[in-house]
Amino acid sequence: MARLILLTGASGTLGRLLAPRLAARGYRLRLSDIAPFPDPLPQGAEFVRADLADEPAIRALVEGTDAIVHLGGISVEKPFRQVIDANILGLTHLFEAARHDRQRIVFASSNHAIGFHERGETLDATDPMRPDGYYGLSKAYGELLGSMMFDKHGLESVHMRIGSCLPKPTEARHLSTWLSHDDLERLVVAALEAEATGCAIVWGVSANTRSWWAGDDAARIGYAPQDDAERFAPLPEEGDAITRRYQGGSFTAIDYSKDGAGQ
Ligand code: NAI
Ligand code: 15L
Repeated sequence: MARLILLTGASGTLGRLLAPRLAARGYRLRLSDIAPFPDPLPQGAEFVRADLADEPAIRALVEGTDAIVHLGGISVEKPFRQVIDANILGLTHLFEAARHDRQRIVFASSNHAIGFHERGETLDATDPMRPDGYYGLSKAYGELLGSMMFDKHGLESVHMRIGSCLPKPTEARHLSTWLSHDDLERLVVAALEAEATGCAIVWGVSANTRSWWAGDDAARIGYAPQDDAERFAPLPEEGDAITRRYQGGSFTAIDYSKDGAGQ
């Protein structure tokens, strides 16, 4: 019998992209989101509407599944109360629900967990996180939660620090941060299929010539990206001086009020 994968955030941009691709690979899918699934259900898929903030609902959602791809939640910078409900509470409910049967969680973390590193730096996944807002902070929490859950309970997780997952790059920053749709699929499948992952951190990027990111667990889980944003170069720079200075781009400039801005 094919494995049953819970895909949260199924009604969002990346969920709608991945659902038919995972179904085509033979996985059975339990799709879930707070919003209805707008497309025809892929072969062998069911849809369960649930709010990540609703703990009993998330426990029921996880029951009987073999692994989880967690894309659900707030996906941009928002006031912290909104971020807390979906991303902090929601993620904790999910990990707690998976503790008993130890379903591996493949978590959509984000480059905004490290967004305040400058663009000139090349980072290892072990470099200090420098979240660029409450959204990035919630992703940093997710990665630390995964670490604690593995050390304390043996619950495995793969944290995909996704850059910019788009059909194609549209601005200069994306030449470093782009994750092609095909590479996203490769990464998720590698994370699901790897024999053992422990708590792994993998940059969610294509093999970009101008990448800022190295030193992660990609090889260990068998992720080998195939695309490179370089074929779209050159692309225009976007935004103000703060946006252009930091890896997190425009998210770093939101509500930025440091004295001597940019120092
Ligand atoms: P999206 O915003 O299109 O999809 C997120 C989905 O989560 C939405 O369908 C929304 O209804 C659902 N959701 C929000 N609050 C919820 C709640 N309380 N309960 C249940 N469902 C809830 O985001 P997108 O672009 O598809 O991204 C998917 C994931 O990947 C997100 O976690 C995002 O943070 C992460 N990511 C995406 C990147 C990208 O380039 N698209 C880059 C880095 C990370
Ligand atoms: C993210 O984390 C967001 O979910 C996505 O909408 C993009 O803004 C992306 O980062 C990015 O940094 O390009």
